[in-house]
Amino acid sequence: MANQQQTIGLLGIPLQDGTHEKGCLMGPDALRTAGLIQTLQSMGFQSRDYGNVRPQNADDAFRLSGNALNASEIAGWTRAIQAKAAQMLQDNCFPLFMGGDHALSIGTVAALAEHANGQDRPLYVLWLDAHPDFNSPGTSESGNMHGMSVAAFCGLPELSDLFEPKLNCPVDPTHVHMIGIRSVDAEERVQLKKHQVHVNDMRLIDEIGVMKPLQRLIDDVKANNGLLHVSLDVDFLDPSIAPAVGTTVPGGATFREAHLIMELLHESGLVTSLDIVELNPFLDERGKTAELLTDLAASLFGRKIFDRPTRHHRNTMDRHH
Ligand code: 6HN
Ligand code: MN
Ligand code: MN
Ligand code: MN
Repeated sequence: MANQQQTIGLLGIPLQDGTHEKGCLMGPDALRTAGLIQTLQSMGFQSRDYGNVRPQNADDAFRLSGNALNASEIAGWTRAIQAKAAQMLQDNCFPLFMGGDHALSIGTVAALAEHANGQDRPLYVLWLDAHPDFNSPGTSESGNMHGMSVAAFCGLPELSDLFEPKLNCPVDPTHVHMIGIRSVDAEERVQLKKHQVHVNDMRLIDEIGVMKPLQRLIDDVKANNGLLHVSLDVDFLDPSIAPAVGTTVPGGATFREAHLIMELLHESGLVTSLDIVELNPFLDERGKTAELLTDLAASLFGRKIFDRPTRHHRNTMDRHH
């Protein structure tokens, strides 16, 4: 987790080629307008805005076999995103990526995994989303590549041509923990099981809340000295509090469930990077989704409602239960 000594680097990624719903290209500017940078500064962080990344030119001849829309554009974006992310990591920033649709995580996570590997540490991913985004061109019903990000950075061969040069450090699918899941395609379900992704669906959250699934991830990361990337898709949240997304699904995380996850992640001290994705300001209601995302980021970086007993004290109390 960034402490106040580490500069937070912000990169806008105005990508919307991964979805059929237009408007995500305005996401980074809506987050800036909502005051994300000023909020982090007011909490004592140094920040550096890297501006918005532009894609590399698409190669018209590039194709993936199967159902994959705008594959050449996504390949061009992925290369540009990987290069910018690598530069931010080189600068020793805490990278905060502002999307843009979820296909951007193909590039951010590939760069983060390579960086982790350079430190001989594994990368873990917390995927906060209504969807697992584990399709490939062979399984996708829509062809939208924002539904394929996890499969791509986990190195599924059907998507490997997106990477040039080839993907060095695929993420181990068993290091991907998903929370919020409530819309899974038929073939996607088969693949998730086959690759042993940790899927915590909304049914489980209804039954036991967010703390236990999150603690399992935290224990896993700690036990293996991992780095932890958080990828927050707006549709993780219930549409009533976060309408600004093209793929709303009823029954999402509540305001407090989402904040609690961020607060616990902050206390874990483990988070080393963040994506905020799928914000479509064209669908927002007077900026309320952009403002909620700003507040969730503030919780992740340590904003508290009120002071709490020290961690040691609380763990001691926990043991009595
Ligand atoms: N997202 N599973 C659906 C599809 O088209 O593959 C939805 C994907 C949503 C993507 O939420 O980032
Ligand atoms: Mn997603
Ligand atoms: Mn989603
Ligand atoms: Mn595991």
